[in-house]
Amino acid sequence: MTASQNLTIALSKGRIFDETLPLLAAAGIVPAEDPEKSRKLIIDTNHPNIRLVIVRATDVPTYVQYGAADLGIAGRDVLTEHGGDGLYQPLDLRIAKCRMMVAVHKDFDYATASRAGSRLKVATKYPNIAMEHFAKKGMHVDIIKLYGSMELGPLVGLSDAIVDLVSTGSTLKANDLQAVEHISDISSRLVVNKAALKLKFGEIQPIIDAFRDARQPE
Ligand code: PRT
Ligand code: MG
Repeated sequence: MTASQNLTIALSKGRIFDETLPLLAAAGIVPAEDPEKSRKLIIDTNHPNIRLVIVRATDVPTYVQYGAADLGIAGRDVLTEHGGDGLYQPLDLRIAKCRMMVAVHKDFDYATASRAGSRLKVATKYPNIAMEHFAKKGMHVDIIKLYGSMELGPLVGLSDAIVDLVSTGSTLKANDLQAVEHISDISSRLVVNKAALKLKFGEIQPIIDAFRDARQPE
């Protein structure tokens, strides 16, 4: 029998890490430390050959694409923006669910503005998703790329609309915004480096199977 190969799994802190813990447990993997409390970027597990690397949510596909991590978990929002090059996406894990929406200030007449053929200014962290959405509708928009707090855009006159994720809706509400269009449903997926899947199939496939069996029903 060949010795088991080392595996690195890329995860982001926060909701993805929290919702991945039960899936890892189902695969027999228990982190040795809590990344929220530790400053370590590499976290060992109970499994001598498996470690976790803690990276920004948007960087997960990049680590996996280049093989710095064999597996990772990332939102469909992040994967769509990244493009998915070099990534095998075997499983929707049905975690970190939310919706990609267009939102505007509650006093902004989006219906009229979008019909009038006027050029909308749209602030977003997701330029590709936003572009594609408005192109499909035949609307001309100017995309303003932001890295966070999109909700501020319409409040300070930076943009007419935003494209952002909404889960409970309380952030929109707290900022006098309202959702006017649903672009897509979002959840997080398991991504696997294509070369690693071939080379480490014996280690990776059981994890895919355990995650598939442990995920929430649809
Ligand atoms: O925080 P950081 O800048 O490091 O990166 P990130 O914001 O991409 O990471 P993180 O951990 O916040 O999100 C990771 C993934 O979780 C995202 O890529 C999504 O796939 C998923 N997810 C699920 C969400 C949400 N729900 C969500 N509500 N990501 C972000 N939000 C934000 C949203 O952008 C908005 O600002 O929460 C706010 C709205 O929440 P509600 O509940 O007020 O509607
Ligand atoms: Mg965040």
